[in-house]
Amino acid sequence: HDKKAKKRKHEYEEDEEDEDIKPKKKTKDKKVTEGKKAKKEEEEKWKWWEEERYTDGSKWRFLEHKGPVFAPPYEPLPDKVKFYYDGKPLKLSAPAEEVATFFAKMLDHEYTTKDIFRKNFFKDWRKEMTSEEKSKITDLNKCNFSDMNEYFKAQSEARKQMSKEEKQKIKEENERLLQEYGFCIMDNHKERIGNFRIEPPGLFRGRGDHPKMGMLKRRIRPEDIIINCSKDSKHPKPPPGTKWKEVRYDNKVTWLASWTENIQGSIKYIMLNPSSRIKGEKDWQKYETARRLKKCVDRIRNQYRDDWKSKEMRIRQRAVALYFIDKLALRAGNEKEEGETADTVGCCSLRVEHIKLYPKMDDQEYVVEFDFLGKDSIRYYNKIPVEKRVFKNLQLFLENKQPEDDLFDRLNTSILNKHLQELMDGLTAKVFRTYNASITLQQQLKELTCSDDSIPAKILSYNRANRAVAILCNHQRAPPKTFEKSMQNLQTKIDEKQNQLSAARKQLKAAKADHKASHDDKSKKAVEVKRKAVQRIEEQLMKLQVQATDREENKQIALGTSKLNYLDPRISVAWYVSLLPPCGKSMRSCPADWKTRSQRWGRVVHPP
Ligand SMILES: *[C@@H]1O[C@H](CO)[C@@H](O)[C@H](O)[C@H]1NC(C)=O
Ligand SMILES: *[C@@H]1O[C@H](CO)[C@@H](O)[C@H](O)[C@H]1NC(C)=O
Ligand SMILES: *[C@@H]1O[C@H](CO)[C@@H](O)[C@H](O)[C@H]1NC(C)=O
Ligand SMILES: CC(=O)N[C@H]1CO[C@H](CO)[C@@H](O)[C@@H]1O
Repeated sequence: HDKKAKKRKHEYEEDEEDEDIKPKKKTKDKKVTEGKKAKKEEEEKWKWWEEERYTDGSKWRFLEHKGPVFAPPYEPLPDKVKFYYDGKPLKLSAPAEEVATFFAKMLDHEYTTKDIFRKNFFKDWRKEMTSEEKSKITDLNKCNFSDMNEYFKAQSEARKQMSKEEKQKIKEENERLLQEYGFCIMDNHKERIGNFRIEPPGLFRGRGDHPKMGMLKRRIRPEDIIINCSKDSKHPKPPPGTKWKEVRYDNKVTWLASWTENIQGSIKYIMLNPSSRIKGEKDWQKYETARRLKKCVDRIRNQYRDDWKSKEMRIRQRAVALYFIDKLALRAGNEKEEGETADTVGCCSLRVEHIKLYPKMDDQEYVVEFDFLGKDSIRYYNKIPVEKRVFKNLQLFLENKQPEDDLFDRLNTSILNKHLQELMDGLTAKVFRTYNASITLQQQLKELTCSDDSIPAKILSYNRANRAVAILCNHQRAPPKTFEKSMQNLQTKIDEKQNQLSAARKQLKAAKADHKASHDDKSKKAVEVKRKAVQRIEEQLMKLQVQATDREENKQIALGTSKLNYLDPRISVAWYVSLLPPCGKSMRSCPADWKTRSQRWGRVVHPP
């Protein structure tokens, strides 16, 4: 779990507040065995998009499920594993010991050295202690968790060394849980549930320097869970001896179970998997709204350009903000998570200190430099030339203001959103993002793909188009810690392959010489065999080289968020279909300037 959580931190995924779709770990799907795959495909034949939708606001007529899978109960440490306080061993009560293990497991992590983390942890840990423990354990600096830490390290090592049979057993158990709890019945169809496993308790980390880091993320019990299902369904049974908090029958919502987490006080939901009808319909509507924007975007652009000349300040400000949202795909500006205290802004909440104006910069005129922390404290930095009228307006907005004053003092997100609604039904700042992201993907795919590319090269082209979108949406990530190492490994493989190739070429040459001398069938066959070997190694080498290019270009960019939330999947499907024969054959071949075009989106580019 820890590893996965870390991995998730790298990829900047929780892009939108209402977002419940996250890239799922692939491993889960792999667990579906062959026989079940066939069954799955059968289920996927449900063409819900060809059916009538409910018009009364309800999401389903029938819903039946088994409820969530809870984290396994705490297993006390063996007696030989000791906790030391002030140099002396101290046996902890089970609740206090459990919380201590969360800290002990993280001992090698930088977090446990941070003051806020330690303070928050110690405060919450003490709440779990008996009064006797509380009176003894008063200073975290006197606590020695190193023995516990060693124990967990040894355990994780043992897990890695498990035999094939043991691993298979775990796999089967996971598969059993998936089959039992991972699906629900919604309106006569079996649908996959997204996150039916409840996260185990642990210490909260949060992004950046979160003020609540180190706090105890409580264990979720059946008594915390609200179940939502059909009245006439077989209700999920709580584990023996427990009760649900509540059972509801609300078909206006799409969740199956919910609870309130204790750190931020936000409500968590168990929802269906992205492949489900419910998620699909929501996405479909989202992309249809973006397509509607495409039809009227010219009118909207003409209007805001007119508004730059308005007599009213508030209208000018609104029009310039809208221009930024359209041109830069900025967020509107109030998307803070509950409890988020970081100083983050969006378009409407930009302050004077976040922009700089340059009448002339290098060979460009009217350049605006943006530098601010966006949602989730991701830095947004950009320098772009704008139209003269926008520039003049910005100068006007800055007049007589201090750095900490609002750039758009006559504007806030509710005013902007109301205006957007008037421009087009269902229009929000996010629709501009979705529209621009999807159309950028479509244009880039067209520009970067050539019909005569190999399959790895086509995949590279797809990823580059996806990257163009991620850059547009500012979906950055910190380079994974293992980045350099994995690049090195890949380079080693490439070097080996290159050696293999020269060896194979030499052999081919020798075989050819042999054939020239003997002219017999046997030597002819040998040449063929060697030629095929060279070809195969060449292909493998190219594949590795493409992989290296892709990985290098992707070093600081997260593709998952845009792929899952901003790119109309129909564009990807249409692109894929266009590459299939015979249509693929009719596509134009590589344009002469392909290399320079693709360089725009990557840093190191060596097209194969
Ligand atoms: C913590 O305890 C271990 C024995 O488990 C000991 O080797 C180590 O020196 C102790 N560390 C400190 C800082 O006291
Ligand atoms: C999308 O955003 C880019 C970057 O600002 C902009 O240049 C482009 O015109 C936009 N495209 C569309 C179709 O809105
Ligand atoms: C936005 O501004 C309007 C008009 O000045 C005001 O009525 C409204 O309360 C403001 N909304 C927020 C969320 O600040
Ligand atoms: C009947 C009922 O309790 N409905 C609730 C279901 O959940 C939604 C969303 O949390 C609430 O708004 C409803 O009131």
